[in-house]
Amino acid sequence: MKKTALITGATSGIGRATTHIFAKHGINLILCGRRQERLNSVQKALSRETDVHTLNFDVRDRKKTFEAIASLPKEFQNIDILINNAGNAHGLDPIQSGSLDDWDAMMDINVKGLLYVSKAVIPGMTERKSGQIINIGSSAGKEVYPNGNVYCGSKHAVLAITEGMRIDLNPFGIKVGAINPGLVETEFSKVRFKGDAAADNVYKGYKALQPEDVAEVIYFAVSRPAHVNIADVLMFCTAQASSTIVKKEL
Ligand code: NDP
Ligand code: 8X3
Repeated sequence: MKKTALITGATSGIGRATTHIFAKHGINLILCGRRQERLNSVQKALSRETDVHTLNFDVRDRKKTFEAIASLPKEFQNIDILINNAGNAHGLDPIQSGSLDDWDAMMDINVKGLLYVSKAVIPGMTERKSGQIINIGSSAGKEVYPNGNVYCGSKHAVLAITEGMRIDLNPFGIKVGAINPGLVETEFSKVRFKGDAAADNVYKGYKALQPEDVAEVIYFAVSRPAHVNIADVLMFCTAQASSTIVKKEL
Protein backbone atom coordinates (compact mmCIF):
# COMPACT_ATOMS: atom_id res chain seq x y z
CA MET A 1 0.00 0.00 0.00
CA LYS A 2 1.19 3.54 -0.76
CA LYS A 3 2.58 5.45 2.20
CA THR A 4 1.79 9.07 3.06
CA ALA A 5 4.48 11.53 4.14
CA LEU A 6 4.08 15.01 5.63
CA ILE A 7 7.10 17.20 4.90
CA THR A 8 7.54 20.61 6.51
CA GLY A 9 9.62 23.18 4.65
CA ALA A 10 8.66 21.60 1.32
CA THR A 11 8.96 24.86 -0.62
CA SER A 12 12.75 25.01 -0.78
CA GLY A 13 16.10 23.30 -0.30
CA ILE A 14 16.25 19.94 1.49
CA GLY A 15 12.48 19.67 1.94
CA ARG A 16 11.70 20.31 -1.71
CA ALA A 17 14.38 17.86 -2.88
CA THR A 18 12.85 15.26 -0.55
CA THR A 19 9.41 15.75 -2.09
CA HIS A 20 10.85 14.87 -5.50
CA ILE A 21 12.55 11.65 -4.45
CA PHE A 22 9.51 10.57 -2.40
CA ALA A 23 7.19 11.27 -5.35
CA LYS A 24 9.44 9.26 -7.66
CA HIS A 25 8.96 6.31 -5.31
CA GLY A 26 5.18 6.73 -5.21
CA ILE A 27 4.83 8.13 -1.68
CA ASN A 28 1.74 10.33 -1.25
CA LEU A 29 2.72 13.79 -0.09
CA ILE A 30 1.50 16.52 2.21
CA LEU A 31 3.59 19.58 1.40
CA CYS A 32 3.86 22.27 4.08
CA GLY A 33 5.22 25.80 3.96
CA ARG A 34 4.21 29.44 4.08
CA ARG A 35 4.76 30.43 0.42
CA GLN A 36 1.57 29.35 -1.35
CA GLU A 37 2.88 29.96 -4.87
CA ARG A 38 5.84 27.66 -4.14
CA LEU A 39 3.52 25.01 -2.70
CA ASN A 40 1.46 25.24 -5.89
CA SER A 41 4.46 24.89 -8.17
CA VAL A 42 5.90 21.90 -6.27
CA GLN A 43 2.46 20.28 -6.28
CA LYS A 44 2.15 20.85 -10.02
CA ALA A 45 5.58 19.35 -10.66
CA LEU A 46 4.79 16.19 -8.67
CA SER A 47 1.13 15.49 -9.20
CA ARG A 48 1.75 13.31 -12.25
CA GLU A 49 3.85 10.98 -10.07
CA THR A 50 1.82 10.80 -6.86
CA ASP A 51 -1.11 12.27 -4.89
CA VAL A 52 -0.24 15.64 -3.38
CA HIS A 53 -2.00 17.87 -0.85
CA THR A 54 -0.67 21.25 0.32
CA LEU A 55 -0.96 22.90 3.74
CA ASN A 56 -0.05 26.55 4.18
CA PHE A 57 0.84 27.45 7.77
CA ASP A 58 3.59 28.99 9.87
CA VAL A 59 4.94 26.37 12.29
CA ARG A 60 5.34 29.14 14.90
CA ASP A 61 1.56 29.48 15.06
CA ARG A 62 0.36 26.71 17.35
CA LYS A 63 -3.36 27.13 16.52
CA LYS A 64 -2.85 27.31 12.74
CA THR A 65 -0.55 24.29 12.84
CA PHE A 66 -3.15 22.13 14.58
CA GLU A 67 -5.99 23.47 12.39
CA ALA A 68 -4.03 22.78 9.20
CA ILE A 69 -3.21 19.20 10.13
CA ALA A 70 -6.78 18.60 11.37
CA SER A 71 -8.08 19.84 8.00
CA LEU A 72 -6.48 17.04 5.99
CA PRO A 73 -8.88 15.19 3.71
CA LYS A 74 -9.57 11.59 4.71
CA GLU A 75 -7.19 10.09 2.15
CA PHE A 76 -4.25 12.04 3.64
CA GLN A 77 -5.09 11.60 7.33
CA ASN A 78 -3.01 8.50 8.01
CA ILE A 79 0.48 9.93 8.06
CA ASP A 80 3.11 7.17 7.90
CA ILE A 81 6.17 9.40 7.64
CA LEU A 82 6.79 12.81 9.21
CA ILE A 83 9.80 14.79 8.02
CA ASN A 84 10.35 17.69 10.44
CA ASN A 85 12.51 19.83 8.18
CA ALA A 86 11.20 23.44 8.37
CA GLY A 87 13.82 25.64 9.93
CA ASN A 88 16.57 28.15 9.38
CA ALA A 89 19.36 30.09 11.00
CA HIS A 90 18.69 33.77 11.59
CA GLY A 91 21.86 35.83 12.00
CA LEU A 92 25.44 34.85 12.86
CA ASP A 93 26.45 37.10 15.73
CA PRO A 94 28.36 36.80 18.98
CA ILE A 95 26.06 36.16 21.93
CA GLN A 96 26.65 39.66 23.35
CA SER A 97 25.26 41.34 20.24
CA GLY A 98 22.74 38.81 18.93
CA SER A 99 19.22 39.96 18.09
CA LEU A 100 16.31 38.91 20.28
CA ASP A 101 14.11 38.64 17.19
CA ASP A 102 16.60 36.24 15.60
CA TRP A 103 16.76 34.16 18.78
CA ASP A 104 12.95 34.01 18.97
CA ALA A 105 12.73 32.96 15.32
CA MET A 106 15.21 30.11 15.72
CA MET A 107 13.79 28.72 18.92
CA ASP A 108 10.17 29.20 17.78
CA ILE A 109 10.64 27.60 14.35
CA ASN A 110 13.41 25.02 14.79
CA VAL A 111 12.37 23.76 18.22
CA LYS A 112 8.80 24.75 19.12
CA GLY A 113 7.51 24.46 15.54
CA LEU A 114 8.93 20.96 15.30
CA LEU A 115 7.18 20.10 18.57
CA TYR A 116 3.80 21.52 17.46
CA VAL A 117 3.82 19.58 14.19
CA SER A 118 4.91 16.41 16.00
CA LYS A 119 2.20 16.84 18.64
CA ALA A 120 -0.42 17.06 15.89
CA VAL A 121 0.85 14.01 14.00
CA ILE A 122 2.00 11.57 16.71
CA PRO A 123 -1.47 10.58 18.08
CA GLY A 124 -2.40 8.97 14.74
CA MET A 125 0.87 7.06 14.77
CA THR A 126 0.49 5.81 18.35
CA GLU A 127 -3.10 4.78 17.62
CA ARG A 128 -2.03 2.80 14.55
CA LYS A 129 1.15 1.61 16.31
CA SER A 130 3.28 2.46 13.29
CA GLY A 131 5.07 5.37 11.74
CA GLN A 132 8.42 7.04 11.23
CA ILE A 133 9.64 10.49 12.21
CA ILE A 134 12.80 12.03 10.81
CA ASN A 135 13.98 15.29 12.32
CA ILE A 136 16.41 17.36 10.28
CA GLY A 137 19.05 18.42 12.76
CA SER A 138 22.46 19.70 11.73
CA SER A 139 26.16 19.27 12.31
CA ALA A 140 25.47 22.40 14.38
CA GLY A 141 23.51 20.14 16.71
CA LYS A 142 26.66 18.16 17.44
CA GLU A 143 29.34 20.86 17.44
CA VAL A 144 29.03 24.54 18.34
CA TYR A 145 30.88 27.05 16.16
CA PRO A 146 31.78 30.70 16.79
CA ASN A 147 28.73 33.00 16.59
CA GLY A 148 26.46 29.99 16.08
CA ASN A 149 25.31 30.08 19.72
CA VAL A 150 21.49 30.05 19.48
CA TYR A 151 21.20 28.25 16.12
CA CYS A 152 23.53 25.54 17.47
CA GLY A 153 21.45 25.48 20.65
CA SER A 154 18.26 24.99 18.66
CA LYS A 155 19.80 22.08 16.75
CA HIS A 156 21.23 20.51 19.92
CA ALA A 157 17.64 20.67 21.20
CA VAL A 158 16.42 18.92 18.04
CA LEU A 159 18.85 16.07 18.72
CA ALA A 160 17.81 15.74 22.37
CA ILE A 161 14.13 15.82 21.40
CA THR A 162 14.79 13.17 18.74
CA GLU A 163 16.34 10.87 21.34
CA GLY A 164 13.45 11.50 23.72
CA MET A 165 10.90 10.79 20.99
CA ARG A 166 12.67 7.55 20.09
CA ILE A 167 12.54 6.34 23.69
CA ASP A 168 8.92 7.36 24.32
CA LEU A 169 7.58 6.08 20.99
CA ASN A 170 9.54 2.82 21.09
CA PRO A 171 6.67 0.86 22.74
CA PHE A 172 4.47 1.81 19.76
CA GLY A 173 6.94 0.52 17.16
CA ILE A 174 7.44 4.04 15.78
CA LYS A 175 10.86 4.72 14.25
CA VAL A 176 12.52 8.02 15.13
CA GLY A 177 15.81 9.36 13.82
CA ALA A 178 17.76 12.51 12.99
CA ILE A 179 19.68 13.38 9.86
CA ASN A 180 22.31 16.00 10.50
CA PRO A 181 23.95 17.63 7.50
CA GLY A 182 26.82 20.09 7.39
CA LEU A 183 26.85 22.82 4.74
CA VAL A 184 24.08 22.37 2.14
CA GLU A 185 23.63 24.82 -0.73
CA THR A 186 20.02 26.00 -0.31
CA GLU A 187 18.27 29.26 0.57
CA PHE A 188 19.56 28.74 4.13
CA SER A 189 22.29 31.41 3.92
CA LYS A 190 19.99 33.90 2.16
CA VAL A 191 17.69 33.61 5.17
CA ARG A 192 20.54 33.64 7.73
CA PHE A 193 22.08 36.80 6.26
CA LYS A 194 18.71 38.37 5.34
CA GLY A 195 19.58 38.70 1.67
CA ASP A 196 22.96 40.31 2.46
CA ALA A 197 25.88 39.77 0.03
CA ALA A 198 27.62 37.66 2.72
CA ALA A 199 25.25 34.85 1.73
CA ASP A 200 26.83 34.64 -1.74
CA ASN A 201 30.22 33.61 -0.36
CA VAL A 202 29.14 30.76 1.90
CA TYR A 203 29.20 28.07 -0.80
CA LYS A 204 32.07 29.51 -2.90
CA GLY A 205 35.46 27.80 -3.36
CA TYR A 206 34.34 24.22 -2.62
CA LYS A 207 31.50 21.87 -3.48
CA ALA A 208 28.91 21.95 -0.71
CA LEU A 209 26.31 19.23 -0.19
CA GLN A 210 23.36 19.68 -2.55
CA PRO A 211 19.80 19.32 -1.24
CA GLU A 212 19.42 16.13 -3.33
CA ASP A 213 22.37 14.55 -1.45
CA VAL A 214 20.46 14.92 1.82
CA ALA A 215 17.15 13.87 0.26
CA GLU A 216 18.76 10.59 -0.87
CA VAL A 217 19.78 9.83 2.71
CA ILE A 218 16.29 10.69 3.96
CA TYR A 219 14.80 8.34 1.38
CA PHE A 220 17.31 5.64 2.37
CA ALA A 221 16.11 5.96 5.97
CA VAL A 222 12.42 5.65 5.07
CA SER A 223 12.97 2.73 2.71
CA ARG A 224 14.65 0.36 5.20
CA PRO A 225 12.85 -2.83 6.21
CA ALA A 226 10.46 -2.64 9.17
CA HIS A 227 13.05 -3.87 11.69
CA VAL A 228 15.71 -1.27 10.75
CA ASN A 229 15.74 2.27 12.14
CA ILE A 230 18.36 4.78 11.01
CA ALA A 231 18.67 6.62 14.32
CA ASP A 232 21.31 9.26 13.62
CA VAL A 233 23.30 10.36 10.57
CA LEU A 234 26.03 13.03 10.38
CA MET A 235 26.88 13.94 6.81
CA PHE A 236 29.35 16.44 5.40
CA CYS A 237 30.53 17.39 1.93
CA THR A 238 34.04 16.04 1.33
CA ALA A 239 35.54 19.51 1.74
CA GLN A 240 34.13 19.87 5.26
CA ALA A 241 35.86 18.20 8.21
CA SER A 242 34.05 19.95 11.05
CA SER A 243 31.86 22.98 11.65
CA THR A 244 34.91 25.23 11.29
CA ILE A 245 37.25 23.36 8.91
CA VAL A 246 36.28 23.60 5.24
CA LYS A 247 38.92 23.09 2.54
CA LYS A 248 38.42 25.82 -0.04
CA GLU A 249 40.17 25.82 -3.43
CA LEU A 250 42.73 28.61 -3.49
P1 NDP B 1 15.77 26.65 3.03
O1 NDP B 1 15.80 28.05 3.50
O2 NDP B 1 16.08 26.38 1.61
O3 NDP B 1 14.36 25.97 3.39
C1 NDP B 1 13.74 26.21 4.62
C2 NDP B 1 12.31 25.69 4.57
O4 NDP B 1 11.69 25.88 5.85
C3 NDP B 1 11.47 26.42 3.55
O5 NDP B 1 10.69 25.51 2.82
C4 NDP B 1 10.58 27.34 4.38
O6 NDP B 1 9.31 27.46 3.76
C5 NDP B 1 10.44 26.53 5.68
N1 NDP B 1 10.17 27.39 6.81
C6 NDP B 1 11.00 28.33 7.35
N2 NDP B 1 10.39 28.98 8.34
C7 NDP B 1 9.14 28.46 8.44
C8 NDP B 1 8.03 28.74 9.26
N3 NDP B 1 8.06 29.70 10.21
N4 NDP B 1 6.90 28.01 9.11
C9 NDP B 1 6.83 27.05 8.16
N5 NDP B 1 7.85 26.75 7.35
C10 NDP B 1 8.99 27.44 7.47
O7 NDP B 1 16.79 25.86 3.97
P2 NDP B 1 17.26 24.32 4.05
O8 NDP B 1 16.57 23.48 3.08
O9 NDP B 1 18.73 24.35 4.06
O10 NDP B 1 16.79 23.99 5.53
C11 NDP B 1 15.96 22.89 5.86
C12 NDP B 1 16.38 22.35 7.21
O11 NDP B 1 17.72 21.85 7.11
C13 NDP B 1 16.39 23.36 8.34
O12 NDP B 1 15.89 22.76 9.52
C14 NDP B 1 17.88 23.68 8.51
O13 NDP B 1 18.19 24.12 9.81
C15 NDP B 1 18.49 22.33 8.21
N6 NDP B 1 19.88 22.34 7.81
C16 NDP B 1 20.33 23.10 6.77
C17 NDP B 1 21.68 23.06 6.43
C18 NDP B 1 22.25 23.93 5.36
O14 NDP B 1 23.50 24.14 5.35
N7 NDP B 1 21.47 24.41 4.40
C19 NDP B 1 22.61 22.17 7.13
C20 NDP B 1 22.04 21.43 8.21
C21 NDP B 1 20.71 21.49 8.52
P3 NDP B 1 8.46 28.83 3.65
O15 NDP B 1 9.43 29.96 3.63
O16 NDP B 1 7.66 28.66 2.40
O17 NDP B 1 7.62 28.80 4.87
C1 8X3 C 1 23.42 24.39 8.74
C2 8X3 C 1 24.89 24.18 8.61
O1 8X3 C 1 27.18 24.96 9.42
O2 8X3 C 1 25.62 26.67 8.74
O3 8X3 C 1 22.91 23.75 9.86
O4 8X3 C 1 25.30 25.48 10.80
S1 8X3 C 1 25.77 25.39 9.44
